[in-house]
Amino acid sequence: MKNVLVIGSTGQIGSELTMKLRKMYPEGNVVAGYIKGAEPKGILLESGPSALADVCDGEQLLGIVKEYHIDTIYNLAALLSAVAEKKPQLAWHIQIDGLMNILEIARQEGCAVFTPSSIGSFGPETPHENTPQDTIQRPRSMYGCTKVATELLSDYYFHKYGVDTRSVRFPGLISNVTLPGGGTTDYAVEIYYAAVKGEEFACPIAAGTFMDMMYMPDALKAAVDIMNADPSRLKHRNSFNIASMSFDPEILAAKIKEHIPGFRMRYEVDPVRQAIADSWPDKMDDSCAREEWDWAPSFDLESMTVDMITALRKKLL
Ligand code: AKB
Repeated sequence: MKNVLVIGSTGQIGSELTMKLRKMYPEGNVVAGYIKGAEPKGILLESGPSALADVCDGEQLLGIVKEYHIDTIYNLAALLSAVAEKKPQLAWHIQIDGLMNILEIARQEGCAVFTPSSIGSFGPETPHENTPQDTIQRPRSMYGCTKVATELLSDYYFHKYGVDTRSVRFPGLISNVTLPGGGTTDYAVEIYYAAVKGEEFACPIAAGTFMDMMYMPDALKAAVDIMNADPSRLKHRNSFNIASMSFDPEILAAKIKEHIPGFRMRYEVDPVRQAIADSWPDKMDDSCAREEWDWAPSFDLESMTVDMITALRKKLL
């Protein structure tokens, strides 16, 4: 039994992770943390407790951890890669000053902490094909800098203080519930919305640009499974490569056309997003996650596409 605080519960991952955790544990044990302007609504609000939980306010977080006897924190507060390039100081403040607040509380109160890393933690010198678990990490984006620092700080708190920190490097995440905001991989979500609405899609990423992608149900499974994994098997902690599919915009558009033959796409490449995408892996090697905690994804491009189109037709039409 866990008492969980999800920080960033109304975001792309948080909105679905909170609901998944509330199905696993008594609903009252999973607190939906949010910031002003991004309050929970509907089922997320009604199905369990929620609390103002700004990562930049350590006292506020400590109050929630004490009040709800929290033992596990999912820290999902972040500015995604393209937005972080526009607001680098804010990205650092949220992602690193915020993380320090959480790690200190976790040290004092004995909480386990999950803070995701990303394919964004890699850079142009990283091997792009079958990117190894342990390799060169010299990202050129502010998002990437914060993700490398997140991995290092999380490992530091584990080795120095025994805080149970664990994490995965998420690929681009594709979901039909909450839209992502300001990421480099967002195109792979937006393309489905355009296709289902019958609109032409202007793709900001060039043909031939391969990136790891993952369907949200697999990402949620990873976030839960890594926190429930047997610690004696973990040789790594922060963070594990996890992978399920890799494609470029041409392959994705062709797959969508198999299901929506009239779908059309043109290119309007965004130089900021393209530069970031070019520096990221084409495809990660996730064998350590498979060996150390039995990671295995369930969805491939075909099954994800069928599920996305079915869900979006219900939602949008
Ligand atoms: C982004 O594109 O910034 C994120 C990520 C891959 O971490 N989706």
